[in-house]
Amino acid sequence: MSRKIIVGAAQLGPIARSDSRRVVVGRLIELMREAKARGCDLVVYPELALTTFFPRWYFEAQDEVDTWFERELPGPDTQALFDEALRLSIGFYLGYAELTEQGGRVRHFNTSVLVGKRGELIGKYRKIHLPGHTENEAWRPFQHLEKRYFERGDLGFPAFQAKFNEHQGIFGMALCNDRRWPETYRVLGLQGVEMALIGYNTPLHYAQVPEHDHLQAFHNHLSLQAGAYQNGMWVVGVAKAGIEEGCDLLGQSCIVAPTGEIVSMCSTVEDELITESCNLDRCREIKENVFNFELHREPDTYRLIVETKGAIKPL
Ligand code: CDT
Repeated sequence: MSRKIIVGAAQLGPIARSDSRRVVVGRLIELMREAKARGCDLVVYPELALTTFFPRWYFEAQDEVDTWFERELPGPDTQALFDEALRLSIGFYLGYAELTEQGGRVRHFNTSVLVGKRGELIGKYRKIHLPGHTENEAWRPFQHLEKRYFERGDLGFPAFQAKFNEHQGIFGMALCNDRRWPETYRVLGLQGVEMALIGYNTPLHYAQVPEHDHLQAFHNHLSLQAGAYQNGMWVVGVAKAGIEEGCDLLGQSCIVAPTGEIVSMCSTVEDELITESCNLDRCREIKENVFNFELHREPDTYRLIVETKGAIKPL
């Protein structure tokens, strides 16, 4: 049996602070058209794909912060993307900053949506692992204020059954820093997810531990490949890349097979589309063998070890 879905990873090059949503949406549409021409059923964009990575700046006024957020999706500036996806009959994953009101309270999330080929919202995810810091730290060459501007996501890591062609599959989403955490993939894997979609914005410079700067590309692929293999799922990791407002962002967007192998990777730090025909049935090579959870996982034992604080003997 073969359940193939052709996926496009639509890496973006830098977005300038002054670029309007309309300009960016034009770039997204161009990549979407290329994806369709290359046979894609689904196209995956990066995290915060509509603007520059604004958490690199400290803004005093909340009004100014809020200008980076979408109050509705689709909205006046993003409707064209949804219209084009419907016209082309192609699904997409998009990361964006979400401003919403719940119970009279304004809330801010780092969010992604999965949209079906008929324009329907299949699912939403709100980023759980928010990296960086809360206060302005002037010693840094640039800020990483995700902890200030966003609340922790409140939707968990949901799994969605979806059909982007004649085949049905189970899809999950995550955003950037989530991809470094094994829990992200395991929570998705335990729900049977067959393909995880993950957008990212990763500076090459890590201010607290600059001696790790040269490891950014390695750690990116290490995390994506381990997550894919240990949970028997396809993983699509998509960057916003290149030198954005003086900040060097990692590229190397890639598509990883359930075996952990990278089967396609971007070779530029610009707008670039890579595509792959992903057979969701290949997940079974792993899920029914080395990582057959039902047969080999030992959750009761893990629980016992955590409860008894393991085998470490007190001094
Ligand atoms: N966007 C995002 O989550 N970036 C982080 C940078 C960590 S450094 C504060 C990442 O994990 O790639």
